[in-house]
Amino acid sequence: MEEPGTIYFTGTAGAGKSSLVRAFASWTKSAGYDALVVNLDPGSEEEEGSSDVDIREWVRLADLQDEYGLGPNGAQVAAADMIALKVFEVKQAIQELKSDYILIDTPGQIELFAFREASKAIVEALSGDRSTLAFLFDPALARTPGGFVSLLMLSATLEFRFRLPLVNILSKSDVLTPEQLAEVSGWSDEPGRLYEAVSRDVPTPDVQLSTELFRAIEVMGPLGGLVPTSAKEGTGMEELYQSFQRVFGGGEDLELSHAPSSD
Ligand SMILES: Nc1nc2c(ncn2[C@@H]2O[C@H](COP(=O)(O)OP(=O)(O)OP(=O)(O)O)[C@@H](O)[C@H]2O)c(=O)[nH]1
Ligand SMILES: [Mg+2]
Repeated sequence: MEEPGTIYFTGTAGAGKSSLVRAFASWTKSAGYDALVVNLDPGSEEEEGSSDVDIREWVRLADLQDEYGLGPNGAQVAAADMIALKVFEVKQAIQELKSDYILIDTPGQIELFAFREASKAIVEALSGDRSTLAFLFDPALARTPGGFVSLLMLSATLEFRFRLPLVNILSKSDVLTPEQLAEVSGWSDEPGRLYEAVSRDVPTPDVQLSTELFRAIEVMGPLGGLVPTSAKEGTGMEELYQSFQRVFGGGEDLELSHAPSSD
């Protein structure tokens, strides 16, 4: 059996990770594949049973707060490290369930996921050859040029930290007007448009900074393929699937060969 594809859904707090994981899992299943949902967020408020493997079975934010008298932030930090101690249990549970795709919902606090060494250990332990990060651009930020650039930087940081391929996704695309959507897509397709928008948006004397920053963005390569999705409306799922397939090197697997035939 081919190694499963493992996808880590990451993004700023409230970007729509948990919703997208579930919407994508349901699309993937309807297309005839198996998909496992793994919750790695110890503070998740998703219903019990909405994931196939749930870190809350071993580490729970509320319990840590009670047991050790920690505040919400202290508990988050402690939890981030404790998850790493349970990674083999998580891995075993995933392997027992066997699946084509493993969709991992990561903690809401992105700085904990991005910057704790424990997260690196988790990602290393759970990733095989077919693994990728998925980074969600929340339209609340992505719709302004400054916010868009900040998200690009964060996305690049994750790629740099984890040394995995990365697919950029625009989440909650239903909240944007068609004009806004076209504008944001334009920024991801043509860096020149982004630069122009940034210069307009931030008319400060700090032109130097934005010029240098922009150069770095250009060097990072084409940003093309910010995939617009809406978990609410279930749109963009096939495009997302195709992006992952391209990353996994099975670019031609687009005919949904496992899909139940219509006759
Ligand atoms: N309009 C719209 N709202 C969405 C969509 N996806 C998520 N939301 C809303 O955005 C909020 C956050 O969604 P979550 O899926 O919990 O986001 P998250 O990134 O998992 O959040 P944390 O884990 O708390 O960081 C919720 O109120 C969702 O209902 C979408 O596609 N469209
Ligand atoms: Mg969540």
